[in-house]
Amino acid sequence: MTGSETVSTELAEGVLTLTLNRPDKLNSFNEEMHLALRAGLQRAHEDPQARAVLLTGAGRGFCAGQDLGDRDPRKGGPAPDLGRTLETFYNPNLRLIRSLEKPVVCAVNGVAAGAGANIAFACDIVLAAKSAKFIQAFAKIGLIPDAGGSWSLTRILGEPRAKALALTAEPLPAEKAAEWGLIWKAVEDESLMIQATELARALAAGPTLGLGLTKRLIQAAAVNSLDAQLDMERDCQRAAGLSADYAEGVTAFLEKRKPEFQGK
Ligand code: T3D
Repeated sequence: MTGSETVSTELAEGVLTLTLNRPDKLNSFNEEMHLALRAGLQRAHEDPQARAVLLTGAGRGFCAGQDLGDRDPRKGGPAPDLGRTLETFYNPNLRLIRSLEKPVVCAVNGVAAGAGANIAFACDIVLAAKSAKFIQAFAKIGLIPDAGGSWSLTRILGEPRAKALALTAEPLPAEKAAEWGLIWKAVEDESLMIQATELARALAAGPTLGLGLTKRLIQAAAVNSLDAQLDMERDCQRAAGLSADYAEGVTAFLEKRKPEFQGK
């Protein structure tokens, strides 16, 4: 296990596991944890041994968003420029998750509030413990949904549910989040890490280049016309068709054996 104390990092069987690690504060973000998560995500981009990412939290919570202790108005001084903190700390990590051409699995082990919920929604496949809940906590403190929340909630749920969650800050239980399509599955608490690790390992053993292109296409579909998307599918399929993993996939099928993908 390596990484900063605030995000532990482990690479095993092609899976880079990043564990938010400030359990006493429900893994809320301070500057150190932002930078440690960024370092982990940058490694995921650069390290060919890392073929999938598993993001989770230590202790009973996944992430409670911003550490409000670092925003205490009673300490005096000028009001913080939260536009700057989003630009400097939150947005780079969101962009690293979305632009990573490798699968990012999120195991939501407990409460996910504020930016913590929205970072989970930015991941590619989200499993949550049945006891977990998602809270757009921003409304309770006079803020707006950030970390991509105003975008992802609206796109996934549509305006009525996005607005209700964001305006009321009502906790959304994991099973309801799955029913609404915000996450992939809600699973028994005891089996969360087993299932999330199995899934991440299976993805890490997959045709990484093709999976990365698939992620790129699905994300682009939200803004593309059908025509633009058909052109993009043509270009991505051309690239996938030139990969060693495609040749291996077809050969393995014809030889009636399991493929051994190399991730290229
Ligand atoms: O500032 C910027 O840069 C802009 C970006 C903003 C992004 C955001 O995420 S804004 C939203 C910030 N987050 C919140 O408003 C959530 C605050 N937390 C809560 O509402 C509750 O803690 C939860 C609903 C998440 C969980 O409730 P519960 O009852 O299970 O736990 P708890 O007792 O409230 O919390 C346990 C401990 O964690 C507690 O510490 P203590 O008393 O045991 O020493 C609590 O203070 C601490 N904690 C929880 N959330 C935060 C936190 N400490 C600092 N910051 C937190 N966000």
